[in-house]
Amino acid sequence: MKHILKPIASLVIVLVTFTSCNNTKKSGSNSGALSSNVAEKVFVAPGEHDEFYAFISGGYSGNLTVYGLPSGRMFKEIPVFSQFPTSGYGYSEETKPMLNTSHGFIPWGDSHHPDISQTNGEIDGRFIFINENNTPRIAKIDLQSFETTEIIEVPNSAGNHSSSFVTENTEYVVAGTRFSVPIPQRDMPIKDYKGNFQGALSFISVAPETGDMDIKFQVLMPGFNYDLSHPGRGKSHGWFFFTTYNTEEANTLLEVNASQNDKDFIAAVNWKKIEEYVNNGGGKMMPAEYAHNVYDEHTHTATSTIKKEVRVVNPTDVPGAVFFLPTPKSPHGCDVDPTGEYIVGNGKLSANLTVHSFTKMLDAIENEKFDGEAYGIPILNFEDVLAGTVEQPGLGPLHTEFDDQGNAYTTFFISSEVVKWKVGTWEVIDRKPTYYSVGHLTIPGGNSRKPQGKYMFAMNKITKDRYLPTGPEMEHSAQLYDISGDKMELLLDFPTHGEPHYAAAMRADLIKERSRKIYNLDENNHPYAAKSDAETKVVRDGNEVHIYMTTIRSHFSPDNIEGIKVGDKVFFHVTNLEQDFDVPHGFAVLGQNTSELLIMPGQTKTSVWEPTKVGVWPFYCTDFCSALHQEMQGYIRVSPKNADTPIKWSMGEDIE
Ligand code: RUQ
Ligand code: CUA
Repeated sequence: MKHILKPIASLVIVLVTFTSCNNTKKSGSNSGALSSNVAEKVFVAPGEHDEFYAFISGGYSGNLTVYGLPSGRMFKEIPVFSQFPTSGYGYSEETKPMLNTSHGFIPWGDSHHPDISQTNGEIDGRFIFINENNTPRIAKIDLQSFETTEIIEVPNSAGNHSSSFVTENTEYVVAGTRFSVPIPQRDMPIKDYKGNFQGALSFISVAPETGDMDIKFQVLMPGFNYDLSHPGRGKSHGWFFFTTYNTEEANTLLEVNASQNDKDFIAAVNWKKIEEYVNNGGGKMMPAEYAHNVYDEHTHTATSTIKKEVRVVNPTDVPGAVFFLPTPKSPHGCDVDPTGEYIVGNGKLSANLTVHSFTKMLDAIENEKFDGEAYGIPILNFEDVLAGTVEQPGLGPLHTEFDDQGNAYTTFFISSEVVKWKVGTWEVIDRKPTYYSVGHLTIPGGNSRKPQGKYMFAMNKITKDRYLPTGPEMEHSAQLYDISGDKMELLLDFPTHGEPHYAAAMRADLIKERSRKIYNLDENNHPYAAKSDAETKVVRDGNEVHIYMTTIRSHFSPDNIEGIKVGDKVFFHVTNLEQDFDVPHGFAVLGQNTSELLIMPGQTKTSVWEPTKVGVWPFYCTDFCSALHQEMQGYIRVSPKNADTPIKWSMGEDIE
């Protein structure tokens, strides 16, 4: 083991040096990659800030986690598609509507691909979008508050995987179905899949000022699986590309039956053309049920509206809008380089990486050089659109990202490595092992015209021996590489929460400056807010009791409440009167069948309690907020159902 030069970073160095031993032992790669100055490169001194934010998908946690780079420190888990007791998201009355769907309230989701909003092809840091795979939805998170503020369900979709990627000016966030299904859904034999199921590609418009989402149209495609997607940019802005597999349209044992065709397709969709068609009244409205959930920052309350129809477009009705580019062997990733010229299709079972040329594609379309069609959609000639292939780079290619120097980085799941290659010459420049079985990778500024080629991190599916064991389940592991030089250099391992599918990352300064510190109490329009201790009250309405409660260091008002009866439904509407950064208060009452609330300064949140037992029950603040936090408590008296105890409340005196 090498000697440590900088004592301040010694712990980090020890850890990194251990990975160096592994590195050498397992792969024979250059252990110099972990020379002692590596620790300095990831060391962010106490009190200093990281240079980049990384937003890493939580996969089956349903959420999104926020990290700093290069330190790999986790800052926050943002609840999106799953109930989150830590903040009360999905438990509080205000946020329950966020998880409403056409299938009712759903407490969980499977999130995959975050993507940050853009202006002119550059990341602007206003919003981040993420898809839910299982019950198809797209969420929008406001990067001022780091809160989920909008969720739209995607009808006619199933396994919403080729999502949620945004176009150059965030005109659309795009969501493609992984599974094809009967559209509209109906009772039919599964074996009749072929020719009868369809795949919906949804274009969800994002209003420029407000960011409000709306499904503008869905393109009803043949019944393939649409795996991943990326927007064109620069010269290819206006197009969107989707990888497909199972062009065999198999409905059973796909591992064999969907691996028959030598080539599947990348579908190239000219959305500008379809948008124009739709703006001129094209397409048709079809009945469909889907939820649109919106969180209002002034009422601190979400509403859920069930929409009843959606506009669908048959691609063959818009000539020149959709084409198929043959791509070898069940491609997974579909990635477009920063210039917009190259479209990379990573054939999972292919020995080579296939790169298509946008210019050649336009040429072939112009000259109508087609090689047949599929369900009326022209198939282009493989050779006519091929820009080049990266020969034998590794096994099991999945995803590609780009730096700002004309290099691409592709992950290989089977051979567990990241391979760097040159765009245009297709030569392999470098390869580094990953630990282990890498899926996605991210370069800050990815999916934009201006990637920031300083760091790349790989997200691995298997962790095994990288950390101290934690029983059968290990958190997944990400690995950070310095990519500023010719060769990639491994800097750091850090654990991620849930399954990190994709991640989006960007320079921190844009977000940091705009980050919200409090909610202004004057702007709180929550109907049950109490904006001072004087406004607190308890109101009975039949068997519902509404408690207008406030909290401030270090008391609740009221803190003695009587007159509640078994069988009542008690609403605690708690307003946090603090107007200071980072001073939330919590609220929980004994026997409550829901989570606590964590209420931000200036915010009102509501929790429901249906007491089943007579007694005097305490409630308290769950967040250690002040020196007298332990004194932040109160009592609520529950009388029998038929008692005549009057409603009374107090703070600082006894109830008489
Ligand atoms: S996937 S590991 Cu859900 Cu993006 Cu490729
Ligand atoms: Cu408020 Cu602890």
